[in-house]
Amino acid sequence: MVSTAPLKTSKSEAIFTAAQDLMPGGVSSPVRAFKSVGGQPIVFDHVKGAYIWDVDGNQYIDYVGTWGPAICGHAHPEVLQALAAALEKGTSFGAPCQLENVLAEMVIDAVPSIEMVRFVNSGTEACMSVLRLMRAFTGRDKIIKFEGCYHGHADMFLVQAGSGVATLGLPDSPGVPKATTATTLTAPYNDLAAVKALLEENPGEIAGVILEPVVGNSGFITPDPGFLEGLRELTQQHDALLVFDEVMTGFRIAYGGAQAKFGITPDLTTLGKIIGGGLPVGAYGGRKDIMSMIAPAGPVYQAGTLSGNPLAMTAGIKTLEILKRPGTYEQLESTTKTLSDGLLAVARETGHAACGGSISAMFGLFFTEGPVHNFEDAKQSDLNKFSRFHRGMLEQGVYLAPSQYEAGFTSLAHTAADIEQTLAAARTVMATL
Ligand code: HOZ
Repeated sequence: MVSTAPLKTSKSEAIFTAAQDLMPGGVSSPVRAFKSVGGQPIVFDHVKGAYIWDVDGNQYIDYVGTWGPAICGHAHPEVLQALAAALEKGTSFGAPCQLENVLAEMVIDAVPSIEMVRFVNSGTEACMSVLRLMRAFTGRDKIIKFEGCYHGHADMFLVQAGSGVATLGLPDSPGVPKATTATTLTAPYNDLAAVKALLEENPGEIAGVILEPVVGNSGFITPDPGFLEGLRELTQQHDALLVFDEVMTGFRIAYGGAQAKFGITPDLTTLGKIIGGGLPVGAYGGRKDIMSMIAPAGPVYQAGTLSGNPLAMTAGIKTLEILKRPGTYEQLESTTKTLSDGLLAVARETGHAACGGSISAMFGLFFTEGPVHNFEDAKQSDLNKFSRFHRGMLEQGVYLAPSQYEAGFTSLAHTAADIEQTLAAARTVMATL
C-alpha cells in the first residue's frame, strides 16, 4: 500500500535546484521538468514493479513506466537476471552479435509489416532514418504528418509536433531551417479529406504519410473507424508509402502493435521503448524491397556505434519473451480498462467534464466533454485543472505523466489494489478541483 502522508520533497528540491545550473532546465529531456504542471519534479531514487521511490523516500504508483518501456513492470527480475549474465560478456561490441538475430526474428515474427529490420538507439533515430528511406525509395521529398503527432526531435518532424513541443507550446523550434520543414505537410489527425487534398495538390511529390496509429503524444487519441484503412488506400492510390510510428504502440497496443490490432499493414514501421526493455533502443523495418536500400545492402546511409548493443538486445529479448506468454495482453487490457473507466466515473461523480479511454496498456483522460478526435480537440482540455489534478495525485502517491499531452501507461505489475488505490486518490483529488 503506497503511503498518502504529506509529501516531503526537500532532497528532490535541492537536487533539482543544483541540476538547473548544470543542465538546461535541470533535465535531460524536457517533459520531465514539470513545466506545464507547475511545481518541481520529484527526483527518482529507484523503481520496482509498478512503483517509484524518490530521493526523499516517498513511494508512488507509476503510470509513466519510463515513458513506455516498463510494460512488464520496472526492474523485472527476469530482465535483470538476463542483463547480469549479458554484462559478464561486455557492454558493447560494435560488431555483429547473435542477439541481434534473435531480437530481429522476434520483431519480424510479431509485427505484420516488418520483413527486415535495422536497430538504432532511439525512437528519434528510427524516425529520422525512416524518413530518409521513404524519400530514397520513392524519389520524392514531401511527407505528410499529423498535427499533434510526435516522431522525435529531428528537424523535419518539428512541425505541429506533439509531446514536449506541444507541452511547452513551441510549435516551431528555432534552429530548424525553413527549407528543412518546407517539405513537411500537415493534416489534422482523423481527417482523411485533408490527406486526400494534400495528395491531390502535390501529385507525384509525396513520399509518404507517417503517423502514430494510436496517438500518445497529444494525449491518448484513437483512430476513427475507417481512418487507417482510408490512409492505406489513399497512399496506395498515389504510390506513396504508409509509415506507422509504433515507438509507443509497438508491443503495447498488442504484441504485433497497432497494425496487428487494427489489421492495417503499413509499408514501414518505427519502434523503440519496449523492444529495448528499458535500455536505449530504436528500430525501423518493413518491406524487404524497401529495407534492402539501407547501407551496406543498398545506398541509403545510416549507422551507429552502439546500434544492436548486446545489453539492449538482451533486455528487449527477455521483455518480448515475457509479453508473449499466454494471458498477458488480456491482463493489461483488463487492468487498464478498470483504471480508465474508473477515472471517467470519478470525474463524472465529482462534476467534471471529462473524456478518455484505453486500449490494452495505454490510456488517457482529458478534462473536456470531448470527444477528442485530433489535436485541436485535445487543446480544449482544461490544462489548469489537469495541473491541479496532477499535483494532487502526486501528493496522494500516484505519478502521472506531467503533461496533458502524454498518454498514460500501465504494466503487468499493476495490481487490482494499485488501481483501487489510484481511483480512491482520484476521488479525493477531483473533489477538491
Ligand atoms: N518524448 C518522451 C515523451 N513522449 C519523453 C519525455 C521526457 O522524458 O521528457
